[in-house]
Amino acid sequence: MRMLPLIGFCLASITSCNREDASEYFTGRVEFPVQPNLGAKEAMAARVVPHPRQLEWQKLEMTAFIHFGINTFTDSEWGTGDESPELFNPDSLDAEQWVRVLGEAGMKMVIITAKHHDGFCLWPTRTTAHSVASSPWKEGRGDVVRELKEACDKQGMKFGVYLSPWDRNADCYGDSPAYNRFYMEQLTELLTWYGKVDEVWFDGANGEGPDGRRQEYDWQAYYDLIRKLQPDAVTAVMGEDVRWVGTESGYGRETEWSVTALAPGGTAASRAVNETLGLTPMSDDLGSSTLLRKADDVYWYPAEVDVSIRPGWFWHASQDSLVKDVSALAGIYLSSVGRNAVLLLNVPPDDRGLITEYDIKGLQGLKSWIDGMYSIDLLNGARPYGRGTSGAIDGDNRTSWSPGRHRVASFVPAIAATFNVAMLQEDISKGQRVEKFIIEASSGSEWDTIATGTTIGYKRLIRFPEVKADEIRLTIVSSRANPNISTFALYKAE
Ligand code: FUL
Repeated sequence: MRMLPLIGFCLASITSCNREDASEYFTGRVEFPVQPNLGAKEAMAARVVPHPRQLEWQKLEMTAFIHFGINTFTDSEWGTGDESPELFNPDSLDAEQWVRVLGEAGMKMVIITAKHHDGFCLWPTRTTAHSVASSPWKEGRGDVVRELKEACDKQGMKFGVYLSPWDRNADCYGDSPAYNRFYMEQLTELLTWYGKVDEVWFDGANGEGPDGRRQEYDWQAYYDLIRKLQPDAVTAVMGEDVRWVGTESGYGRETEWSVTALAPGGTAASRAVNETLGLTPMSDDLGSSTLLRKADDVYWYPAEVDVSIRPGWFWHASQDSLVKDVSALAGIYLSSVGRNAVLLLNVPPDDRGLITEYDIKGLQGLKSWIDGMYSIDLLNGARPYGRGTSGAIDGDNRTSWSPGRHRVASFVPAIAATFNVAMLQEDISKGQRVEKFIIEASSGSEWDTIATGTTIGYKRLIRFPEVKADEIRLTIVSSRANPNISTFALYKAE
């Protein structure tokens, strides 16, 4: 008979086992003391926890981007800023349709390009005439931002704004103090006219080139303004709360630390830190222990994966046939939400002002694939067995499994069926800790490794060839501090 692994479980209470109390956690950031050893740095990094607004954001898992604007009517991706507002004239714009379609697909927030690089504003701003107010749409009395926000409120959807810092229309762009004032007035309108805003997305793109206008953005003033006007809104990409994953392909890293040595945001201080460490959001490694050796601080700076359902960010009739299919979207889901990131999927309305049937088909396919996968957890109800096994791994953060010395748990699947996806979650309210894990299966005397992984974080989904097993074993091979595993589940995905 096979020997069962020894299981050192903490009983329900984590505090009694880990001897960690709230005062040992660092919200958002920790500065290492001078010359600590690596072990001390890892122990501190393991106790960096998200700010409450970052934690709420992470739990959204799936969010949507709406790229809509003058480019929708000119068949382009980057407008020049010289387009006539006369071109903006959707005849059937229906923001309620956008929110309904996106909500039915499982999206929990919608972020709209209130202004893209061309400078055309989708709301009747007082800062420029280059806006919907100068367009024929609703005789210049329309407001896309308001229509979207009202639809979001009606349907319980969170709401975010993208306001491009790069502005090819504004005359003052390049006169740094003047443009910073202009930009902050635009931000103020967006953050005070419409009620609650949940995310502010700062694009880093700038295509001015070497001879172009040079604008020094006052990032700190932008952040301070947001903290004052919308304290619960996360700031993304060039912002401080949410990091660009580094690609626009829909695929995050296999090893994705939310605790990074990459300093958040675009301030001179952050740029200096990142230059010294040689880091950008595109670097392969942002949080390994090798990097911790060199870093003076680490930050809670989780990844957002932005990708479009189509080849372009804006709608183009010629791309209606190129909307990603279910298998591409499922792959993106596994490699974004399933790799400790939040998915930001772009679904651009067409020139009527509607999400097309092609995009709707893709979204419906993705949703039914996700629902199918999550419909049955083969481990549901199965408890890890061995000594002191009342610690649960059941998706309830209050009862996470926080093993002691022996980081091994075994399970008998509650349902005998084949599976091909494993899901693990850490209770990130206590930090991100796991560095390596193994999942093994057995149906006789041998244990076969079916999956290995590095980081877990908020959620890790791993897909493997179909397996059927009598017994499953999870081993946390390496962790920066005692792990807090809140979910272990097995699914069958199409
Ligand atoms: C990029 C922009 O240049 C694209 O047009 C798009 O908005 C994408 C989300 O970010 O930096």
